Amino acid sequence: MSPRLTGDESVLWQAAARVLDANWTGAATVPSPGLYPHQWSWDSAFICMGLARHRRDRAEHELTSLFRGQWGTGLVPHIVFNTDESRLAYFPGPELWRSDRQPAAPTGTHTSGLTHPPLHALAALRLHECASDTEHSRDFLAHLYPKLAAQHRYLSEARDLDGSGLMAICHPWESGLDNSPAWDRPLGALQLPPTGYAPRRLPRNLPTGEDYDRYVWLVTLLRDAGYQHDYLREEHPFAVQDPLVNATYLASTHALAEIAAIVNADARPHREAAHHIHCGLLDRLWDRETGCFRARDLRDGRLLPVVTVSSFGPLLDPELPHPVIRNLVDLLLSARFAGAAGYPVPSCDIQAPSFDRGGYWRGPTWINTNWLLWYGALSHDLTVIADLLYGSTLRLVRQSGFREYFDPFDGTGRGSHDYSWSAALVLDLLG
Ligand code: 9WN
Repeated sequence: MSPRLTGDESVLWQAAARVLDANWTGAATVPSPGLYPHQWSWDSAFICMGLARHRRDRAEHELTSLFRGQWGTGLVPHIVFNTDESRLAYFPGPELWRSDRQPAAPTGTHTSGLTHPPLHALAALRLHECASDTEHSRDFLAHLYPKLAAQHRYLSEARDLDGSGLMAICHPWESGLDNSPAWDRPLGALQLPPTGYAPRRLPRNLPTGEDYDRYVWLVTLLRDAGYQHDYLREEHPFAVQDPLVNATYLASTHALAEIAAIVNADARPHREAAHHIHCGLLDRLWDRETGCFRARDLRDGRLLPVVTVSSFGPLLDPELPHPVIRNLVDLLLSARFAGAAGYPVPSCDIQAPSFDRGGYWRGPTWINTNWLLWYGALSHDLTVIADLLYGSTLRLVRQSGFREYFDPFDGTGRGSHDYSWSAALVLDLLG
């Protein structure tokens, strides 16, 4: 804990550390007690940022444990399952994915067959920046670097479907923003066979069973096609380029270049890849007419209509042009986002018909997206935005605890309690 903290801050710091301690399984951190009993990929990256300030040894284990689930193709799965019997209440469990039947999947570890926003190189670099023993830290980076490089190679080879440099997601779960209204149109266009795919009674109340039918059906298509890259490229009915996912990909590609330099590997291919992604974001996802980034549906070639928190993701791009930054700042501070929300940043445009203040990724404020935008704002010296996000994020957890998500108007906590990334990112914010 930093000696600079005030009394009030150190109380918050201790409370956040207690959440991470309680959610530690011995090898990794569950996102929350009970509700999410396995290891999730982008959760682990955020958790690593917090553990870096609390228990460096555990931060290393967290990443190592996640990469245990990496496939031979380089894919880092979005869930690595805990096989402990008592933990299998979560749906969908290993039986849906059948990773054990995939030659590329690791043996002895059950995983999903989807991926998640690739924040891991950024997390690993941040861990290195916090290290006191730099020699040990460099050794750890050297150990992790080939795995990170394989992860990025997979994304450029299997997920760049149009040569733009951008990665496509093939399922809403891959965005991390599961039921974002951005996905309503592509999900609505799916021609589902008339069978119920999801169990009628899910152990959780969100999203609805109808969405779940679509989610589960998309997984069965991928699974039955053996998660093959050609199938994904040419036939899979859900293929979207999302600005936040691609911004995390870009930030991690820059981090990977820095890691390569630290471990004496060749950083040039990563720098070239970063430039390609930067161009892809501006060429493919920047909507000049409305002055914001939007996701693109690759199956009909059109930009998706709803503006969500994802639109601000490209603030993570260190080379974002100034006029674009100005547009994003105006939109962020407008009545559609922070201007009307007492506790920014809502996950969806408040004025969109699909906005729902309690609806998971359809309106509530989340700590991880706030953290990403705070981090991006700092890198552009946008101190007003960075201070706004820093202050409102700490206000949220002081008022309501380390909840999963929050009402953007009055800060009421929703979803699970003691949510790991909410605690971890507070540790990072408090430094
Ligand atoms: C599906 C674990 C994950 C987060 C996602 C969040 C939610 C899973 C679910 O929980 O997704 O992967 O069961 O709804 O949307 O961002 O990584 O915390």
